[in-house]
Amino acid sequence: MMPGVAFSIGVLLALAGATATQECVAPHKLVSKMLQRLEDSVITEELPNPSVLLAMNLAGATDSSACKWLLHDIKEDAVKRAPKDMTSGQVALYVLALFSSCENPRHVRALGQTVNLIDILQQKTEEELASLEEKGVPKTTLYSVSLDTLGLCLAGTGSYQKASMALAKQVLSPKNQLSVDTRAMAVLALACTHNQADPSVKNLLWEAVSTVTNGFLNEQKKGNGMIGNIYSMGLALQALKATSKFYAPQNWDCAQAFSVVYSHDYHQPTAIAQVLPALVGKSYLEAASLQCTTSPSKFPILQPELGKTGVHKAALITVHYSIINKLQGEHFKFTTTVHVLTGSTLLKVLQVAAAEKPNEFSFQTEPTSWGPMVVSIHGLAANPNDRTYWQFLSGGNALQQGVGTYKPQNGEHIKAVFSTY
Ligand code: B12
Repeated sequence: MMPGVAFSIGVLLALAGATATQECVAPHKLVSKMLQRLEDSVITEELPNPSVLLAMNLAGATDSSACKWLLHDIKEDAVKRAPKDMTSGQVALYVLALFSSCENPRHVRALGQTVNLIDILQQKTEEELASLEEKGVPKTTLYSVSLDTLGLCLAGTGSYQKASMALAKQVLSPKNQLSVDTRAMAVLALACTHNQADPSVKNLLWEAVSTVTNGFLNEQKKGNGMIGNIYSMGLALQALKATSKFYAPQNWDCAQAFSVVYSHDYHQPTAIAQVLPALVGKSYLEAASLQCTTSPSKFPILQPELGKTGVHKAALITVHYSIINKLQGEHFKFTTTVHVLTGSTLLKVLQVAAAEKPNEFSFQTEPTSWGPMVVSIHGLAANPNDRTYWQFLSGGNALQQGVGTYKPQNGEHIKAVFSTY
């Protein structure tokens, strides 16, 4: 997609002497490593990833060639796909990414065409809200509705106040068991709206934000710093960083939460992109108020990481794999045992099972911002209209990673269960 990018000596000089002593801002070295991985992903990933552009801009790397290339691809993709083929949440992420590049999402120009992403976002948000009102669930997810609301709020237009009230009610409803990720994204959106809302709705928004953030602080205390899982930490940290007035007089022990993040070596671009803003003391709320100057970044992007030198042990492991549908149409359950090399991903297990028994274990994936998502197994396809998906479990617990990154252990039994969300 782009040639290798090296940062100038000037950048390195700009960094000289800089230290990361400020509490709850990550060490420069870690930020640089993450930026390097994001930059590499611009070259290697199949799809342009707006979360990556947003994170690089929030971390001040706007002037890098990777950002420029990514911005170029994102504009082209927006013009091609936004009107018809994107979900509301995808449009919202593109809006945030464009704002963070100091571009106007109302006039996105590429390939000789112009689109108004704010209009498209407004229209798609209305569809989400109509579904929420009629069916009690949005067209996609409350996570996406939160992104939509944040995008419209930062643009200062459209139905973000109405969307925020609906979101706040969902967040406060005891029947909803919303994930940490969804609550964190909702809090960012609601905090944005709270700053601009009519006095009549401020109380509801305040209550929702303070309930969620106080809940996060309690969860952090109980979990020794962990809020949700390691992949929800990025958004939870962003939410807590942006909302201190809502949980006062409680204080946030940010050092404890940061230490959990430091203990994990994030590799997936989207995972890094969600955590990096918090590590540089920023959140998605700041996407539309960046300076986008061409001054050098505080964080030099390091030289490309050396390829993994680890030697593959030729040892095989055994993995049991079941596919189960007790939800729709003709129910089925098939189990097989496969042998793969130590360190193989779950995707490899699925591929071996499908190669050995295609009539039972054939499957399909789609590329997404988190890697390959399994969308169909044994001819049974997930469908956003009836909110079905293939869920992966081990020992009764849902996996915290997808097939592209999860590495099963010897003897492990993985189940793919057709489920609803
Ligand atoms: C909503 C959601 C889902 C929904 C998506 C449905 C829908 N129509 O929107 C459902 C319930 C289907 C889902 C499923 C899974 N999810 Co999910 N999901 C999310 C969530 C909360 C928001 C994603 C989103 O809407 N982004 C905004 C839109 C605009 O961006 P997008 O790129 O278009 O989003 C698409 C992808 O994110 C994709 N997707 C969602 N989850 C996952 C997970 C994986 C591994 C992949 C490859 C793709 C994928 O579906 C989205 C809609 O099409 C994120 C939280 C987060 N922090 O990002 C977790 C998250 C991405 N999911 C996660 C996981 C682990 C899963 C599962 C593997 C769980 C399981 N044990 O089965 C499965 C995927 C299994 C498979 N079939 O391959 C993890 C991924 C962590 C990681 N390091 O890989 C996250 C970060 C949650 C967490 N904190 O643990 N998920």
